Amino acid sequence: MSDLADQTELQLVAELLQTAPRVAVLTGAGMSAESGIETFRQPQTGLWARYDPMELAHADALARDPKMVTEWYHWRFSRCAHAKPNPGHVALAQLQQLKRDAGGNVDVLTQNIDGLHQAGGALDVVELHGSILRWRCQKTGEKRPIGEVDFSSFPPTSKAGGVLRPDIVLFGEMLPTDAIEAAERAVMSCDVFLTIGTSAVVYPAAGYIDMALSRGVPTVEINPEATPMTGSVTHALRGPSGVVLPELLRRVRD
Ligand code: BV8
Repeated sequence: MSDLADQTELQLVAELLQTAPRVAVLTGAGMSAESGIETFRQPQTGLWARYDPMELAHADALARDPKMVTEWYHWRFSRCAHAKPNPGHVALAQLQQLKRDAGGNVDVLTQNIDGLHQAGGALDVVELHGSILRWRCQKTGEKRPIGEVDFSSFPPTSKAGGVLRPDIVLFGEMLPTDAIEAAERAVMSCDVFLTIGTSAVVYPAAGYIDMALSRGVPTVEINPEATPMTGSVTHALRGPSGVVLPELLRRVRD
């Protein structure tokens, strides 16, 4: 945060966070970028720069070629298995604790499947797109932690003989009903809405930004780049979440 405008915006947002009892936060892949996990749309290095997302992260692809898709997700897991929560994850979890101690809350609604919010201390995280740390049997629906899956061959199979797939939401699949209900409750009851590290192009998740905007609550975007929502939000903090969130927390605590 170098120039005055940013300092002023930062201070305004910190004051909002100080007084608002309930905060709803939508996070995307940018939240985990400083943990070393590639985002989806980073040109050249982004996951999708090298793969066609609709070729791999799509329900039709899994039905057509479960071997390829489960191998890709196992590779995706290998790239986040050793990732650690970054200062942005930790600051958000500490803000949540601060709010809870004062009788309020921070509802974390994440599109990420890496489990880093929980690893950073956040509670009751709403995993809108599921988790790569859980895999489920396509035959029985039984779920198990990834550590209990045998990846000696692909696609991995369960004892019931069904294909084991990551417990995530692929394109063309509905989000879990309980996640949708929790997210709607959070956005409809929040006093401030933050959108952090998301390009805001994937629905229905990006629709929660629209929902907050339609309620007229103050909305804040934290992202080094502009997004389709930048022109609509109340405050746009241009910077990496691993830097901006700890700075906001410091000011909230002051
Ligand atoms: C559904 C799990 C219906 C898998 C994911 C046209 C219009 C609207 C919708 C659609 C449409 N055509 C098709 C659709 C539907 C589709 C969709 O939205 N498509 C988009 C591409 C147009 N949606 C769906 O299919 C959804 N389901 O609609 O179902 C239905 C109805 C009946 C019956 C059946 C079905 C399901 C969507 C979920 C798909 N699964 N992930 C996996 O992870 O592989 S989505 C995937 O994209 C990830 O979850 C990811 O999180 C998400 C969004 O991407 P971002 O998180 O925003 O990441 P991105 O790289 O894009 O951006 C990173 C941002 O971070 C950037 O802005 C960058 O500047 C910033 N950044 C970088 N560094 C930092 C940073 N920010 C902060 N700090 C930093 N350091």
